[in-house]
Amino acid sequence: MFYYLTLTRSLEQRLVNLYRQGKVIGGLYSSLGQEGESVASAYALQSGDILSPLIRNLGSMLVMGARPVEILRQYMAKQTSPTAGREMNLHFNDFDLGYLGQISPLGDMIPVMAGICLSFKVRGEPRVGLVYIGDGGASTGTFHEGVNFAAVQAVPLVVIVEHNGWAYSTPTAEQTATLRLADKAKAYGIPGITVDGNDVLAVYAATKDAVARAREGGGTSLIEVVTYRRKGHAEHDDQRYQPKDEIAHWADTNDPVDRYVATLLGQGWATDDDMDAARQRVRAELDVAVAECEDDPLPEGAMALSQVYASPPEEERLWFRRLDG
Ligand SMILES: Cc1ncc(C[n+]2csc(CCOP(=O)(O)OP(=O)(O)O)c2C)c(N)n1
Ligand SMILES: [Mg+2]
Repeated sequence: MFYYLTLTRSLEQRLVNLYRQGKVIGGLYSSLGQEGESVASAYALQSGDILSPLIRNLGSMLVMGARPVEILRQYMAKQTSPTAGREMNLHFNDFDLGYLGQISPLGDMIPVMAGICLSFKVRGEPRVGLVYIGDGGASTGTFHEGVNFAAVQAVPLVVIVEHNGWAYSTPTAEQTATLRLADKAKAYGIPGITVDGNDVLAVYAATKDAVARAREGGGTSLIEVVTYRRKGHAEHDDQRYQPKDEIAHWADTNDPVDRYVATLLGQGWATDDDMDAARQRVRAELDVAVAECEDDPLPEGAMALSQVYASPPEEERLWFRRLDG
């Protein structure tokens, strides 16, 4: 998990550098300060399980096997990216590895994942789904419908509610009167717990329990992971509405990576040298990944319509004619 935490943080940092050079197309989203819950929850899954990440779940995608070079290509909208430049950042699938590309309307992946998990149940497959949702997203109508449906059908789904204090510029207290977001589970008749989201091992243990229960036929459950969004909504957001001392407090006293390093050293599970070796491995892998794709071409305009519709012949022909003429 230390390797994946380091990989996530370093890859996001590389992306910030590329963004500042004008090479990232569209927004750049960061999970700084909440990588712990993303990595640890995904780590609790096994082969055959499926998760649905959001913009701040790069760590969970890397754990599932997404390659840094694919993420870099997506963010730079390269022709060589998984979506050939048609979709932004983390919006892409790999069904074999087990992640589903998000659709942007917040909350909508919950009914989608409820349906996927219903199919696991109907087919008698021992597979589990994991879906992430923010504190803001947990106040949408689709969250309610999706969790209610999953709960009543007792599908093998674990809902991770990432309580990071902010939904864009709105603090949690201004968009929900619920103090503990885990309490929402009571309304659906499913188990709900609150976990320290920056305690990597606590998130891992809680998710492992919920995943095991789901796999054994125990149905849906909800885990609120309490964490903090240390950057703005995206790189273009200067987060002036977030109190500076609040950000500094979380950075100085509650960083998930720092805390995990202290645990690894304290328990004697890893030495400084072990961790330096992991950091160097990450640096070398990212050097290779950036060099591999930085100069890849952007897609041709004409490609925008191909592979989008099932049968586009007429539109495609019109489009090419316009380009030609
Ligand atoms: C239904 C809907 N409303 C608004 C948006 C625009 N939007 C995208 S992310 C975001 C904030 C999300 O906050 P939260 O759910 O807390 O997740 P976080 O960004 O904190 O990870 C908003 C308002 C959207 N994508 N979908
Ligand atoms: Mg939030």
